[in-house]
Amino acid sequence: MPLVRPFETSFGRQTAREVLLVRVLAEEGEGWGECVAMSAPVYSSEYLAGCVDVIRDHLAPALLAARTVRAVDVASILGFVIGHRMAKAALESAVLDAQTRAAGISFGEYFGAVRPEVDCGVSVGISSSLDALLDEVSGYVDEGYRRIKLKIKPGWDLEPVAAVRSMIGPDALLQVDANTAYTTADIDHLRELDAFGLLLIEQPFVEEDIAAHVRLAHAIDTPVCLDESIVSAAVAIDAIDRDATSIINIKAGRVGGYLEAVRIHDVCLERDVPVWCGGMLETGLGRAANVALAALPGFTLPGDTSASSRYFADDLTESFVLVDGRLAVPTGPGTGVTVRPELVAAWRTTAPELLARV
Ligand code: SMG
Ligand code: MG
Repeated sequence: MPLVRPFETSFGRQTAREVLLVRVLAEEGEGWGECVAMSAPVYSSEYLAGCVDVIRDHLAPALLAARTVRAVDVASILGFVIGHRMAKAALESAVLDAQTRAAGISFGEYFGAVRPEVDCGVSVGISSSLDALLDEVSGYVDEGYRRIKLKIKPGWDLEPVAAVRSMIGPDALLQVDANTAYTTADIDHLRELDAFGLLLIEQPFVEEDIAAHVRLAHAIDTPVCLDESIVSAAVAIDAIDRDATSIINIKAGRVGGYLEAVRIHDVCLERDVPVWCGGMLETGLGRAANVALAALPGFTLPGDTSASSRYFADDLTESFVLVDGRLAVPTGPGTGVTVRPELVAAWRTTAPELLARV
């Protein structure tokens, strides 16, 4: 799906979103799930072709061999495969969609949503110039986004942050995301971000290095927020206990599914650690589920749950429209949205693979 504008991060530039969809057919009806892996293994080790492979050869056969599958069983049925959380999450989402549709309840109800709409932020890529960045940000501010996140990397950090801060004023919510682009040699440099009153700095160092984030958190006033590093509730607890992170970005795909995402929300809520819902340039299908997740009580910061128009000219489902800086939580059964079959048929680059129960 072509993006309405290129999106550049510290790991590269994207002009389109290649999407893997999973559909499950059950006796009770069907369910759809979106896999958040990118085309290339640059955000994490997972990538789309790898997800297709592991689903086809390992995960789907195990799921299809199970007699009756509920969403709560999926993680343990698939637990024999190490890692591959984004692939597992796509399957679990599809099962959960089928199950909740059949039961007539929405994802929001299933998760325990406490609000009808969620506060939205927007993630702004690395720009070709400061002027282009300010233009883009002012457009988003005019649209009503409640928080701006700037992608940063060495050579694109203090200046763009200073420029945006002075344009949007001291009270507007502003945060940065480095996608692991720095090392501990940059700690003194990153401390200079303290001058800009940021809400948080997201994932400055490599995902495995919790200790490096502990060092940074002790060295700067800006709260450190982990994204890539947090792959489970157990890792979240460890990172919080070690003071590596005081805010957590929750992405269901990264942690193996919405059920683990809810568990991370719960352990953070118990520990008074604020959370927010991350994004992976999802279509309306993944966005619907993210917005439902973001309606849980611990999601007290605006998420990367932006309107369809921020990503795509034509979304794969009903489009999500920003109203007063918020998106409405879908209320229909399952994800509450419908995948548009004509768009799937028109845009697919690979014929569907049918994996049947034997
Ligand atoms: O969905 O609005 C979105 C993208 C939000 O910046 C975003 N995601 O590290 O948080 C992150 C990135 C990962 C994807 S970048 C291609
Ligand atoms: Mg991030």
